[in-house]
Amino acid sequence: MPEEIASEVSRLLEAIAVADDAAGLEKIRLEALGRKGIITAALKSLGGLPPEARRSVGQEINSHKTTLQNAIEAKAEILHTAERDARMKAEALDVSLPPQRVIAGKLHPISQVIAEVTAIFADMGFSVAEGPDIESDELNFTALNFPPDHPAREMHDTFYMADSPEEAPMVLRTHTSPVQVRALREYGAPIRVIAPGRTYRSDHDMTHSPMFHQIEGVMIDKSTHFAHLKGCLHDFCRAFFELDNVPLRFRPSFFPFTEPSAEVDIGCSRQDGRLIIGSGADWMEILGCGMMHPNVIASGGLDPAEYQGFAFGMGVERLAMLKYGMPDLRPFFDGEPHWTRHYGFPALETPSPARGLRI
Ligand code: 2NM
Repeated sequence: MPEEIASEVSRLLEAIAVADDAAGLEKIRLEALGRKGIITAALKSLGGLPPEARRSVGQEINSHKTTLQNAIEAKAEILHTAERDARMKAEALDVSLPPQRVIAGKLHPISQVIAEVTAIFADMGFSVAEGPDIESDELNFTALNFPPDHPAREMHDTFYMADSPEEAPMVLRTHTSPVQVRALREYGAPIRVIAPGRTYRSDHDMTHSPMFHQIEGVMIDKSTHFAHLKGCLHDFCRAFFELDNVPLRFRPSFFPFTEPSAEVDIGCSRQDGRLIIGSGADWMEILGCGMMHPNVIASGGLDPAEYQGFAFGMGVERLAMLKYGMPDLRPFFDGEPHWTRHYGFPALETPSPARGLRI
């Protein structure tokens, strides 16, 4: 019996020496020291020995047990160290490499499109102006040649501030045009300026949000005319939709602040439900424009007999949906991370007036 144990022990010691992972070592430990292991079995069989042999064989078995325990413990330490070394090697960072562009946050499509449009008009010499969301009725309507009875002034179309004086009401601006009037009064002419920002109308359904974004622009000089407007908007559309040529159609329209006025359609086609911008037999409205009404030039503190200019306005959500194939307006304002991850833009690639549209 002692010879049998001795050979079993040397077999197990051999196995411990070549074990190459913790799971393998654990199997050997059970074989050696477990409830059904050889040491336990040997200790149990002591009872069958003559009393005078028990003591010496018992000591021998205990010495085998200690040998195995020590070998397993030593091997466990070696395996643990090797495992940690391997993990450290795998997770090693080369701090001399340039930083990776792993950024969790995305830019909202509204921010991206405002940045794109701003970069394009900046290239054409336009400055950017901003103004307050809460605006006087005077700047939002009167200065823009809206007659006192114009339907857009009605309570069910415009948000009036509840606590503003009746003789000088304040509104949530319904367009960014008041910003342009402020810019004219502050800087005079000649001027080229765009005004991006939030606008508000009392309208809420599938395709309208009570808060939305606009970018409007004006250019004024002594002989600015309609062909300048057409050329400017052609250049804008080519740059924005990244096309060499875009068919544009100027359709006569009406706005209080421009005369003549036009709505601009871009050529497009639809193929199996998908909209293709820039070619085809269909037209899609993308913006409004016109020559500034003499009354608006005068509101800006300029002499309409000396200065003339063009103005245009576009909806940012609509531009984003057309350019990036976004089918639905409502998720723009839900703040859903899934949507932002899908439709958002990398934060380090934002276009800017200084850096242009593309990196
Ligand atoms: C549009 C359409 C036509 C516009 C007018 C002005 C201002 F301030 F100069 F009068 N800014 N933007 C304008 C003109 C806006 O949006 C559809």
